[in-house]
Amino acid sequence: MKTRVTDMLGIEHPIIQGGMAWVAEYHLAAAVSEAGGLGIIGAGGAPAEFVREQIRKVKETTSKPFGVNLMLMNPEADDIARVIAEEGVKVVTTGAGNPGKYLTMWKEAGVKVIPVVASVAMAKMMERAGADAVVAEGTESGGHIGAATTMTLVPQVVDAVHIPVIAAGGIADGRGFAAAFMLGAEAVQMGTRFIVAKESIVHENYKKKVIDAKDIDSEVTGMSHGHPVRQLRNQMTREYLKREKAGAPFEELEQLTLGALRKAVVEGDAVNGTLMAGQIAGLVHREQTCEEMIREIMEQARILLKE
Ligand code: TUI
Repeated sequence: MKTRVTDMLGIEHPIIQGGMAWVAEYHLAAAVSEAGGLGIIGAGGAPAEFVREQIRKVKETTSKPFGVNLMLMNPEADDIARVIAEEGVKVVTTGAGNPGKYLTMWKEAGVKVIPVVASVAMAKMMERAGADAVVAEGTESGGHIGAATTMTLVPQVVDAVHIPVIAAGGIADGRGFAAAFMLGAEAVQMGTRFIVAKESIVHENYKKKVIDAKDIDSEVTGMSHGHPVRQLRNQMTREYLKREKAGAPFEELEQLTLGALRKAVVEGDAVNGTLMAGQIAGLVHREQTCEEMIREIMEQARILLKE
């Protein structure tokens, strides 16, 4: 399926992998790219030199295009932005902030820039700043989220900008893909389904939680201090929400989540760890290779879209 996004990125299928912190390392990114999508290395909160190593490893594993996601709250964001330009990365997606100050450097280095946005205003600002496309990410997504739903955000962003729009949030199969295209998207970004990919290094306990999750099993923590994060309900979210409701200060709540994503992804602590996942986890039923996932989604979407 050809769109402006597949042409721009040189990929076969308009499916981009989410830049999930800890989850999106080089094995997953290479597998998504090998399957014809765009694999992404998620910098998350990692140091710049770790990101450089990941970039080099993905290049050794696949010759297909891949990208890097820069999470803008990373204390080493400036250094990572430079590593991206230095290592000849072709595509960057960004999250959790405004990447404006890096755009000139990236454009000069020939990097395609695709900010993740959660509002029309941010999408227009990014287009004016020279972004090549935007990911319009709805509140159904896992991790750090905005307020608008995918269903409402995507068509409004499509109407507001001329650059291609990639839909994210709540998409995990061919129906979600086709629906996003009906709203005007020219590609989708998926995270939650790829957590349970065979090539994903995520701990089995975390994968099982995603596979067992039902429609209403996610919670949003941190709403009161302006950092809403969607994750699967567990002891940690119960404790967090209890304290948040009681008016606990940001520092105390932050202490509770410090290192909790690593604990879930690496150690498999599904009780006290942060199990970031989107609302569509309820639709994710089994571990499959990235190739199987992408083939299945594209087959279903082609029928629905009569392509
Ligand atoms: O970035 C994400 N999702 C993420 S980042 C992340 S790492 C993390 N870990 C613990 C706590 C917090 C974060 C986990 N998930 N998605 C992209 C996204 N960007 N969603 C929303 C936004 C966003 C929000 C506000 C983008 C721009 C923005 O505007 C900021 C500004 O400066 O105007």
